[in-house]
Amino acid sequence: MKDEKKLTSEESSGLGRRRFMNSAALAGLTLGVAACAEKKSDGAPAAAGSAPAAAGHGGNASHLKPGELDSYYGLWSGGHTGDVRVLGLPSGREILRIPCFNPDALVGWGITNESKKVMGTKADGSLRYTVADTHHVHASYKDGNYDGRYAWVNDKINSRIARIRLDYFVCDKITELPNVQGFHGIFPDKADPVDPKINYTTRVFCGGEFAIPLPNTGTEDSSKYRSLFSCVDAETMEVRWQVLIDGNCDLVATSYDGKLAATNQYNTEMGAKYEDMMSSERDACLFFNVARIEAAVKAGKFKTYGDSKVPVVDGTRDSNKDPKTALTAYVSVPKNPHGVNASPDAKYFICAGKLSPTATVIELAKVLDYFDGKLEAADKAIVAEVELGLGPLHTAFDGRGNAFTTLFLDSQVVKWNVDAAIKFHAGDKSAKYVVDRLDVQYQPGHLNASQSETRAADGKYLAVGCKFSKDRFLPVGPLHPENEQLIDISGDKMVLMADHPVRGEPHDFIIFKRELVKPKQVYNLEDFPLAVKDAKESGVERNGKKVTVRLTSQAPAFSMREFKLKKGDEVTLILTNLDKVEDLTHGFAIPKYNVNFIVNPLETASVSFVADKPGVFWCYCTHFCHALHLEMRTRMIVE
Ligand code: K7E
Ligand code: CUA
Ligand code: CA
Repeated sequence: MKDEKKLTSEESSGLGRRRFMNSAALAGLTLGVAACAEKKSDGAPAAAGSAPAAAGHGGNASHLKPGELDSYYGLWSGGHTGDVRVLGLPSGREILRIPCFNPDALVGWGITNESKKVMGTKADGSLRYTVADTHHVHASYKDGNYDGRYAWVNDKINSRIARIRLDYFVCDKITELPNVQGFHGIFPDKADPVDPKINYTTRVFCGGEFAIPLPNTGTEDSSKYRSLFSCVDAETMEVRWQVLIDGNCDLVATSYDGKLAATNQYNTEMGAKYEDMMSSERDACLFFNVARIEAAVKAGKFKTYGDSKVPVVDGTRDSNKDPKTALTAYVSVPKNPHGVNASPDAKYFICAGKLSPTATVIELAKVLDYFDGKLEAADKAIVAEVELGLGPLHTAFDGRGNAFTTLFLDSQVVKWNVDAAIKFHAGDKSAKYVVDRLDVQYQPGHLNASQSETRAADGKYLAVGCKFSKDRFLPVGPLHPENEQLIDISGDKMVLMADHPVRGEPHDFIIFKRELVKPKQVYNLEDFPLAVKDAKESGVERNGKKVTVRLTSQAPAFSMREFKLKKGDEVTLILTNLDKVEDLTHGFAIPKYNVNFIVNPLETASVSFVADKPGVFWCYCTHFCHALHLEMRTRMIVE
């Protein structure tokens, strides 16, 4: 009877989506609905995100009042759209998309010469690639916490890594990795293994998932295919070195002392078919001894492949049998693991089982003991291997000793205590390591907690990337959005706070405190060699067929009312925005010429095109800037 009343109340508040739900979803939502109904009777606004549900628990709320700012940034990978999305949390509002690998219509990414240079072009000036598949975003560290300098994201399709400057929230460099396909896991280091003064990120590690012939000659014999693990310089973005391995790489994690990087391997079988890839009962978590690898490179103990000059050291099992000189250590973990994550106490890496219902806890001090010859086998570094549920994929942490693992098949997040799991594994069967389970909607992949993979993990919020949203949003045809759910983890029990639809498919994300980044409000003219620093420098400069058009913008006008070109001219148009106020951005579009881009305050951008169509073309401002925005135009006359 009571339940019926709640239902009616929710329906009357416009949340009629319940009728799309199945019973499993109903069970997961009951709490949120109850609180919503109560709140409504208080006269408070009915928050569709069911934020009030959390109020009775940890006190975290996802609904912000108009004008209120979020307390956390989230950096979400964009998946197929090849960008990085900036969210505010706990509200879940999307604030910005940062284009990286794919063209973007707002910014003119892939249109301007500057963005094309970052993205990479073919000999004819067209973009080298226009598709991408981003999975993992991670940011630079200092003293075990994010330092607000950079974030990196991978492109799995074309094995590229993009860097984002977190002062301007723009992509400034993209590097394509040689010798690898399916570059998947990515993680920055957190310190230097040799120099203790370097307590910040200087390397980014990249896992190559698909094995290919080296060099890639197209041989069909898959027994000759190999995968490599790569190290990219965080500043120059050049590939420093690679490691030839047995098996493949999937996800990547790094230790807080900088000594170890690791990747989980699901294809130790080195199979080309999925049946072969799951034929062994156990695969591996592969550890890299960073200092030894770099010493080997220095000593010239490397090969190169094909056109690539990147040194490749030998990390295969056969060549690394003596732990005291080994570059790598293969720790055996159950069948086809996925996800490897570093606990915020800096002690453990946790490998999720995927095809095994377990998580494996590996103690980093023991891995280092193995490399020192003090542990008889690398497998002895495992301190727990405990059952969690079906399809464990990724793990996050609350900084209070608890881990949260997604269970893809069970559609749950399981909260478990790492110390209790270790005790249980050691034989204390009274140790209850599972603390809580929460149904999520549905089939979660990644999850991450606020500050999770830092020393400052704060155990407030947990976001879960659910691969299927089914009945959670209005139906829009066969393709549904993904469902990013927010969970309050501040109490013992997890509390579901909100659903957010996102365009497919983010995979991974990080969440960090807003004070860790210091975004700039305007650009600096001096940072652009081409800048037109004064409206008086505007004009058309001709050098045979090569023509340079210089323009500035200042609301509500461009510095020239018109400019004249001749048919066949090879034009470079340079536009500097001289407006100095934040957010006073202008756009520049040329009809029929496939040109549209923006210039932010004190930014300079350029485009190149051939003036192959004669006529009058009204170049106009595409970004609302002024009451006279519609009047903000210039005439391009091609004779
Ligand atoms: Cu699990 Cu690419 Cu991180 Cu997707 S991977 S979920
Ligand atoms: Cu300038 Cu709109
Ligand atoms: Ca396997």
